[in-house]
Amino acid sequence: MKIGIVCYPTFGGSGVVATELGKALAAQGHMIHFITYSQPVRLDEFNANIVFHEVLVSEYALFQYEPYEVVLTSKMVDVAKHEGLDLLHVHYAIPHASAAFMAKQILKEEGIDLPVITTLHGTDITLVGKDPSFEPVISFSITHSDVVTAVSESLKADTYKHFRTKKDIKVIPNFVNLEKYKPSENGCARLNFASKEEKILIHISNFRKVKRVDDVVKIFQKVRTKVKSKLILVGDGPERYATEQLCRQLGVYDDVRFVGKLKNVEDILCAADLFLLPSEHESFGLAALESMAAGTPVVSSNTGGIPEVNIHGETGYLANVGDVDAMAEFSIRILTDENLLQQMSEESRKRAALFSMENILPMYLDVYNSLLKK
Ligand code: GMT
Repeated sequence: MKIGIVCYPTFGGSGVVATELGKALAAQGHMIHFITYSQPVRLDEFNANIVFHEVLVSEYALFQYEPYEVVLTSKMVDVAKHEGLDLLHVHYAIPHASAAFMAKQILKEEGIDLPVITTLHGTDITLVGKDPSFEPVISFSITHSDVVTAVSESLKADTYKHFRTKKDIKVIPNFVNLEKYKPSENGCARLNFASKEEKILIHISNFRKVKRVDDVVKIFQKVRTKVKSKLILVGDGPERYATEQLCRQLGVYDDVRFVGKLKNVEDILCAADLFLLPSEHESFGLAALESMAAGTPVVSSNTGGIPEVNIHGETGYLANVGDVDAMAEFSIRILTDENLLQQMSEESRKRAALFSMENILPMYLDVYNSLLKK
């Protein structure tokens, strides 16, 4: 198949899922065309079955805002026509789903039928998308996509709650590469960051308000009163500075390492003992899944799709959003009981295996094949 994939090229979960999906499809012999404004971060090596098409918006004095969606639409049309795409798979509704609708209409005029699959990822529905300034366009684009998928049952329910659409939504969860994310024998030598007696807690995100990184620091402050430990914060974003300040205020800064945006988080996850994900909203929690695949249990909030991934009492624990006391208590429980830690680590790996690339990829292929048969 010749498949067009439209996504955000950044470190965000939707871009990661789209890129890993494209790479996995390319490995099976499909020809993949990524259409986005810069090279996706996880697309960093030559692959004969992958082409990257850059959406380049030029500046013009008249524009206060550059019309990205118009240029993206034109690029979709161009790639579909000249590369002979069989279908277009857009990740994240805004503005990809509406641009795809427009591209489809333009192509129809030229006698080309381009099936469009829209995958909803999270904040496009639960945060940004439900804003009244986006809602009519998103409702329309969801209804008029050929197939819509969502990454969790919770996100599917949220879509029906916030948008005026009766479109059937198929749930296809996030997936993980079990070869890449796996437990390591020596805990990656604890990264030369923590001693053998110390535990390592980790959090990975884009440091947006929705991630509640301040709660991560508050939980850590409580944990370290009972457990010798260090905290690794991976990623960067708007809350980074406030988080650094909070670490200093709470007197934990010296035991926290900000490592910034990392391309290969698997190199660091294998050293961690516990992953913290106290998000306000989370449609799935790809970072938690990757951590579980590396054998690291998760203490998280019980919001959105997280309970579909992290199982309370098995792969970690869940608590209400903002309940840092409970999350700290659960963390201490896991980190002070080697048997429990070991057991939860094994359960985490086992559960992550349900979301392996091998299990999830055929779900997308089924969707593609059903569209091509029509
Ligand atoms: O987590 C983010 O803020 C990034 C965001 C994105 O769209 O790039 O991630 C969303 O999509 C991921 C992949 O499907 C999900 O695993 C994340 O849970 C989801 N984030 C939120 O719902 C906040």
